Amino acid sequence: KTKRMEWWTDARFGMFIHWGLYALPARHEWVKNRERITTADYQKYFDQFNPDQFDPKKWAKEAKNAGMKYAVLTTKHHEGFVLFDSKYTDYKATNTQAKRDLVKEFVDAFRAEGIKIGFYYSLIDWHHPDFTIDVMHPQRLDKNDDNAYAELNKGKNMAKYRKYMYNQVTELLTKYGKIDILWADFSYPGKNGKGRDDWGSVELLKQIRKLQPGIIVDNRLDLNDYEDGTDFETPEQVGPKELEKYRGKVWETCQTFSGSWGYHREENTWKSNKKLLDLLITSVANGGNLLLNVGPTARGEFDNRANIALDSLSLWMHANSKS
Ligand code: FUL
Repeated sequence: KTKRMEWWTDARFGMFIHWGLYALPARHEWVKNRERITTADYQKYFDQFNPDQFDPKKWAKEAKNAGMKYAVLTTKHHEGFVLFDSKYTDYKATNTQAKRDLVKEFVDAFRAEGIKIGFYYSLIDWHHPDFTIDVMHPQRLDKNDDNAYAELNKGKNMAKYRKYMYNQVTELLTKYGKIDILWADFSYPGKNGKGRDDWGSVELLKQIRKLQPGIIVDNRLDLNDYEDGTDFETPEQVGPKELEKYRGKVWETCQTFSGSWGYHREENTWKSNKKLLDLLITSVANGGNLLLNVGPTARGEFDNRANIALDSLSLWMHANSKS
């Protein structure tokens, strides 16, 4: 384990990329859930998805200039849309006007810059018909009534969904060469929550480790007490003070520029350059990594505010790093 973590611990700084259909409404990657949008109403974003400015080579250059050593892309987020050419669904980028496997192009472009490759894969799926509706689902009920939920979920079969995930993770880990990180997201045990049995986490992890020996896996599969179940902790959006508490652990904090992970046009809570640097420095000083997120637009570009922030990090990096 220590061996496989070597490059990652040394890397310290990575780019998270949240990209999906939610970039079209451009008001948070949870928009389907927050606004309780039905799958039928959400369909328009699939129909209109046409990233005519998508050029991952540009993204990779930005990451490289800012000193980032690895990148993690949302191959599927909670909305269920997949950016790759999966055999197991029609709800995929190749069937949109993009007509391309966007994951493949991401992998090729980032690898060419010497950046390690990570795949984010959402366990949660608000599109799959067999994914049981729970209190965290866009089609949740107004009242948390077990009988009503049982009625709502009649005919849904999580075993089929587990198989679907297993198959897709297998595709991701066999079709794109060496994958360095798998970032699964996320378990929420508790009343009506979903944990390791719902995801088939044990089987999934075995398959991941079998297909990609040496891969690094995050801690959101609900396997923290399981042999080799977790490689690193993932404190999300916490401030520098909180990060000090992770000293001595293996961890990566993921952070946004502006609050939401998906492209949010109207958000005006962008962190200052000083704040971003503070996060980077505090992370490294306390033995952790920083995974800094960009939410590209629906056309496939980084927002100018993100470009400016990355450029300013890059200036600092060049002034202060030895390599
Ligand atoms: C969370 C997700 O629900 C967010 O949308 C985002 O992907 C973040 C990194 O993890 O748990």
